[in-house]
Amino acid sequence: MKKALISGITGQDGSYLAELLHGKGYGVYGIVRRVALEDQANRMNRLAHLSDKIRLIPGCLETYPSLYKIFNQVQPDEIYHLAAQSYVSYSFEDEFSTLNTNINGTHFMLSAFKDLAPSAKFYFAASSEMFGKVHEVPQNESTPFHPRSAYGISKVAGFDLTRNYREAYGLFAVNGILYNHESERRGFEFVTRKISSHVAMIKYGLRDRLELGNLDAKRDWGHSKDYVRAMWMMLQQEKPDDFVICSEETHTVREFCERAFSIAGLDYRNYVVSKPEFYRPAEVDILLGNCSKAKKILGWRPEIGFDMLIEMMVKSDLERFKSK
Ligand code: F7E
Repeated sequence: MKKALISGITGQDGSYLAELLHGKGYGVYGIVRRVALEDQANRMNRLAHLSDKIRLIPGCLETYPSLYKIFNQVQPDEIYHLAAQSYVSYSFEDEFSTLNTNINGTHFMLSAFKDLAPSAKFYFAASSEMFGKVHEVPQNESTPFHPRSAYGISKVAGFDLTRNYREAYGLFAVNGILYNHESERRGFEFVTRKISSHVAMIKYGLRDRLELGNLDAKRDWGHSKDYVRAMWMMLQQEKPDDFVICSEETHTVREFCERAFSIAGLDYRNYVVSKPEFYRPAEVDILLGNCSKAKKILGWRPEIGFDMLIEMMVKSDLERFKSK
């Protein structure tokens, strides 16, 4: 039985990836902070349905010895490094912890991989935020990076570390440059879930408006379930390589609002207000990817488009808030 080790398993992508790999017959191991293990009801709700099918190991990405023990114990065949401080807005409030956690965490993971499981395959969750102030539209694997936040900078560092471990030590280490991907399991701080949850709360009279920041920002949005499949496909290749994964469509936050509210029979213009406090000091104005390389080499294609994504998220939140 192949063994997969996932950091960030309690998050949106981690939970979908754990499901996918378990379904493929892998032994799935997740690195989880001890505080999360002690607060399962709140911090592990995305994994509740998988709890007897996967193994969770307490560990901390901020120290090498903790990872050393875990790699020694698990001896993984595939490593998916998803853990990060992933909320871009927060990275402006605390640049230092974002850089420390994201860069050191990736470095320690790579180092443990090199020292203890060098014949395994390693996936790093890079991000379209690396393109930041974009040099071209659409972006592909050759587009230069120009990050606009500590989060984006930390992902560029992780990308370079991963590529360097591949080139310097001959390891199978790849970067997935994933564009925004959402789902019914998305955290409430991200704009799509903030919108879908507010649509439901407004519909049931629990809220009367939704305060957002920049409604004109454009993003290339897909569904997390499609994107974790791409992660796995990257590790099934003969040769390690980096891939852009995206929907090849871009939409404004305003369009997302318009469609989400209309599913509940509401007009977003009556409820959405734009507030300066939700603007970022430096915004990424437009992201639009070109994933022809992934289509050609991996044979990957997204199955859930923009409209279906919004419908799934809004319907799920309408159900969730019905009885509140
Ligand atoms: O913002 C605008 C905001 O926080 C999307 C992460 O997974 O994808 C995600 O990063 C856009 C931005 O995601 C609000 O200014 C307006 O332009 O949902 P978000 P993100 O920053 O694009 C990338 C690929 C990652 O790697 C990240 O980890 O929406 N926006 N008003 C708002 N955003 C938020 N959160 N809240 C608002 O009220």
